[in-house]
Parts: sequence; structure tokens; C-alpha cells
Amino acid sequence: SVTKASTLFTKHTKALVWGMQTRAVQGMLDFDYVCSREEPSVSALIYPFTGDHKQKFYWGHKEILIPVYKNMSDAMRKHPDVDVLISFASLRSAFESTMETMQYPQIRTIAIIAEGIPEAHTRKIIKAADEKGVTLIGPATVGGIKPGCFKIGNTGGMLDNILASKLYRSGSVAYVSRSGGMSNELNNIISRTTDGVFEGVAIGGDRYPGSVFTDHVLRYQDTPGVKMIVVLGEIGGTEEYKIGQAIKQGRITKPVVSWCIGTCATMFSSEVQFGHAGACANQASETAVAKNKALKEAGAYVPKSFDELGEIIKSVYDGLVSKGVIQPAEEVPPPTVPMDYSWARELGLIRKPASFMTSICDERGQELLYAGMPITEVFKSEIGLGGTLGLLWFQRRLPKYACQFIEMCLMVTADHGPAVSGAHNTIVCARAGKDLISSLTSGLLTIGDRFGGALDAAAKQFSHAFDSGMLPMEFVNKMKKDGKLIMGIGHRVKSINNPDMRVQILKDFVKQNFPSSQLLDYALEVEKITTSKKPNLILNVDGFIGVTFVDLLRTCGGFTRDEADEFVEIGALNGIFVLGRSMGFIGHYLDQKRLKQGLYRHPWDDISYVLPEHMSM
Ligand code: Q5B
Repeated sequence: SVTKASTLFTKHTKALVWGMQTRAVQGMLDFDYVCSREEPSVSALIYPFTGDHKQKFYWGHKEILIPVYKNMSDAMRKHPDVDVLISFASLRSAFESTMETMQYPQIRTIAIIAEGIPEAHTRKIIKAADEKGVTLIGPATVGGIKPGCFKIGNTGGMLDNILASKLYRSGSVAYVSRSGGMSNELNNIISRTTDGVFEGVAIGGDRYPGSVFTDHVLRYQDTPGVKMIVVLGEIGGTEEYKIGQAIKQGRITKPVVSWCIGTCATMFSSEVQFGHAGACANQASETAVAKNKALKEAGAYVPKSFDELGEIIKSVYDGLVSKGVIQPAEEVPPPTVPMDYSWARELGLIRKPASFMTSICDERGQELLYAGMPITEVFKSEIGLGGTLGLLWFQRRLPKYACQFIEMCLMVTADHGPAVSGAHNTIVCARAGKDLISSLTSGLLTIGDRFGGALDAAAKQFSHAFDSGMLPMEFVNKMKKDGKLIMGIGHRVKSINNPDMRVQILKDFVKQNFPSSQLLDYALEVEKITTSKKPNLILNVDGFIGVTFVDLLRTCGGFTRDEADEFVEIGALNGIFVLGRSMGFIGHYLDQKRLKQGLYRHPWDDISYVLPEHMSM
């Protein structure tokens, strides 16, 4: 087999990341930045499920683009300086992609993050790696970290952790452990008791890790910058004995502080499987107690318990400082990395005025809320379409009669034949080959003062007259004097001789259910005067809904007077006609399509051409 590198990472190490792990990559780049690296450590990502493209990341304050390749061969060819591959491949694809990676001699180190890779696959990977001289870290690990140089994926946690454990600059203590959690603990302990971490590797919790404790301890022994070594082992396996042997044989001369976790296993009457797949003692020699004893006998510094690990690391470190082996370097503050907006917000460190405000609907939580009412409750309480409209338009749970009234308004305004402006427009538009939305909006755009859009204006005019104490006759006369039409009065086809049954239906309901209908009564007095002049000057459907809605808002008990007035002021009531009539317009659109009606052209005989006479010069 080929000799493996003893230095895995430097300040110039470049890596490929297998998998679309944008958070992990950003974490690596932030680490690089606080380490004052000149260039990002991630050269590219490999992701077989999309085409080649670029992904945006931050480099300090700046935005940079990092290429993503579909094929590993392209990534290797375009980035020949890369010698590390960090594989976030799933347990299903890790074997294949790692074997593929090893076909590229430029790769000297592979970190495999996936947990649960079949042991038979891992052993094949290890065999191939040994033959090719590739160092494996993992599987089932976060990876490792070399302060000031390089960080594998999510190792070391978030940036505040990296800063707290001073992982942005090199120290003198190298460690090897099993997992990310144990590594984080060591980063913390070592940073508080010594001049910091030189390098740390978590070999992973599997029974067959790609590299073992001894591989890394021997590397650390051969690395001049490492002055002392910490080994955090655990119950299961016999790897720690090899370290003891190497100490005894003089192969390891640097001080080794070591502790095997899992001494509590002796308290159980049967064998205990701890969290990691390899963390189970199959024989007496694999117990944490036995291994701690052997390491102590071999000359390693072994505390009495894990709690004393920090103290023993500190005393070994202090000894090295007093002997002059370690000269602690002056602390240089790292460059600041801007905090991610979402994280800063979560921590409550920043606030920003929102560009948008909403008070009717919230879809963010587990359940959709309409004005604070969970959608399941909307259905459970059977508030219907009228109640739903009450929540979304008026932010109120309206009384039952109000919900019913709203639904009736929507029903009576749903359609009034093909001849009215809006339906006509929808039909012409549909026959010109347009789609549903275009045809519908073409119809809706005709709604205005004359057709269907007189509800708010009627509500305003009548309530203003009523509130200011004008008699109905005074109101009619004033409007005439001002040369203004009374909104909500008059109809093209309906009259007192041909009453509008829609209005009659609503009137019956209001009279039976509303607590008060003062404005309606006032409008009906006005109607008596206008119809005495001309029979078609009735309180039309727009006018009726306009004035009764004012009665509803003012008397249903859900609104203050100001709130009721505001809804009229901001034009809520025309919405009833718009919503109701949309049903009809959509019906007309579908009807025209179903009837396969061709392009409409208005007949000439229905157009009066009144051009000016041609004048000869
Ligand atoms: N005169 C609706 O007019 C209409 C008067 C008035 C005082 C008035 C007209 C009007 C106000 C707006 C309004 C909603 C244009 C109507 C609707 C939905 C619909 C439609 C459908 C559906 C009808 C004749 C004489 C003139 C006028 C006077 C008319 N209106 N005086 N106040 N409001 N109303 N729009 O028939 O002395 O002869 O010169 O603008 O409420 O859109 O089914 O069709 O469901 O789809 O064309 O129901 O009333 O009458 O303009 O020839 O006037 O009456 O000053 O007096 P007409 P005009 P004079 S509901």
C-alpha cells in the first residue's frame, strides 16, 4: 500500500464537497474567513441531480459564486489543486461515490459523513484507500478541524462556537475522538486549559472507521507543531491498546492525555450498547475501565474520571510551558464575520421594520389562521362562506344572521344575464379566444359607478344624508340641485312595476333578522320620492346592499362606529358585487367555450356611423 500523508490540511487546502450542503459549505467559508485564509477552502460542489451551475455564498461581507458540477470528473478536471473530498452522500450512495472519488489520484483525504453505511462496504472502501494511500475520516462523523487552516463540513458547530473555542488560530494540542459531540467537548476543554487546538479529528462511531486512533496519533507525533496529544476513546474495540504499545515502544514520545468514556458500563449487569455502533464491549479488554488502566500503565496521563480531564490536560500543558516546549503566542483577534440575518434575528440581536404588514391571515404555523381562527375551527363552527368573508374582510367572527346575509348578497349578485356590461365584456373576450382570467377581468373592469359598483357610494351618500339629519325629500332635492345622481337609485329594466325580486328577498331577510335597519328605512323613503317621479328610480340591488351593509356594520355589535365607517370609506362594499358577479362571469366564459362560439363582431346595422361631412378644401 502507498504511504499516507501525515499532514492532511494546511492553510491552502482545497476541497470538493459532494452533496448540496450549502449550510455546511457556508460554515466552512466562514471558518476560512475568521482564520484569515486567503482563499475559500471549498473549490466546488458535486451534485449529480442538477445541471452544472453556480451557487452563491458569502466570503466575509462579499458574495461569491462557487461552481456546482453534475459529474465528478468535471469537478476534478477543473480543480486539479483539490486534494480533499468531503462526502455528504447518503448511506445508499456513499459507497459508489467514494469508490469513484478514489479513482482520482489528486484526492489524498476523504471525509465520509454518512451514518449507517453497511460494514461490508466500509471495509471495501478502507481496502481501496489503503492501496491508494488515501486517508479516510469517517464514516459516521462530522469530520475534523485544523484551526487556522481547514474545517470539514459542520465540525466545530456554528461560528460562535468556533470563536469561543478559538479555533480560528492554531494551538499546540492535537486530539482524536470518536464523534462530533465529543470533539466539541474537547475543543471547549482544550481552549480553556491550554493555548488551543492544533488539529482534531473525529474518526466516527462505526465499528470499522476509515482511519483509527493510532493513525492520527502517529501523525501528530510526527507533526512538529503538535506538543501534546489528547485521545478521547470510548468503550468497544481495542484500538487504544495500540497507542499504549506505541508509547511503551517509544514510537510516541509526546505527552498523551487519554480517557475512555463508558466506565459506567460496569454498573449494568449486562453488556450495554452506547450510542455509536462500535460502542459496545464484546470482551473484558474492550471495556473503558480496562483500556484506561492499560493506557495509564503505558505512560499516558489518565484522569480518575472525565470530570478531571480538563485539569490533567492543563497540568500537562503547564508543564510543557514551564519547560519551554510551548511558548504561547500572542492573541490576535480574528476578523469579524457578519452574522447571518436569520440567526441574528433568532437571537434577538437585530430588528428591522417589516416591508409588509398583514392582519388577516397567517400561514406560517402548523395550521392556517383566518383572522386568528384555525382553519379546522372555521369548518368545525360551520361559519360558511359568509363567516369566512367576515374573518378575512372584517377580521370579525360575525353573528350567524350576518354570515347568512353576506352569502345571500353573493347569491343574488351572482349573475344578471348576458346583456349587462360585465357579462357582455366577458363573452366578447372569451369569443376572441382569450383565457378564463383575461375574460373574467375584462368583465370585472366594467364594474363602476354605473354598473355594479355603486354600493360604497350609495352607502356614503345615504348615511351622510341620514347622519346629518336631512329629510329624505331634502336629500333628493339637494342631489338634484347639485346635479348629482343618487347612487344606488335607478335601474335600466327594473321598476316599481317590474320589481327586482333580488331586492325583495334581501329586504324580507333584513326585516326579519337585523336588529335595526335605520338606513334602509331612510333609503326606502327616498325611493318613494324618486319612484314617484319615474318608476325605474328604485332602490336598486347595489343601493340596497350598500345601505343595509351600513346597518349591519353599525348594529351587529362587532364594530365601533369608527370601524364601521372606515369599511365604507375604504371601499369594502363594492367587493360584495365583485365577488358575487365573478361567479356569473366565469359561468359566461365557460358557457361560451362550451358552445364553441366564434369571434364576435358587432353588426354594422347596430352602429350608427356619424362621421363629419367631407369638406373639400
Ligand atoms: N335618474 C342605473 O339609468 C342607471 C338617477 C336619476 C337621480 C339617479 C342610473 C344610474 C346610479 C348608479 C347606480 C347601479 C345608469 C345600477 C346595476 C347592477 C345590475 C344591472 C342590470 C345587475 C340607469 C333617466 C332619468 C334622468 C336621470 C334620472 C337616473 N338615475 N336621478 N338619481 N340615480 N344610477 N348604478 O335608466 O330628468 O329624464 O333627465 O346611474 O345605482 O348596475 O341588471 O342592468 O345586476 O347587473 O339609463 O342590476 O339610474 O336612466 O340615465 O336615462 O335617466 O332619471 O337624471 O332624468 P337609465 P337615465 P331626466 S344596478
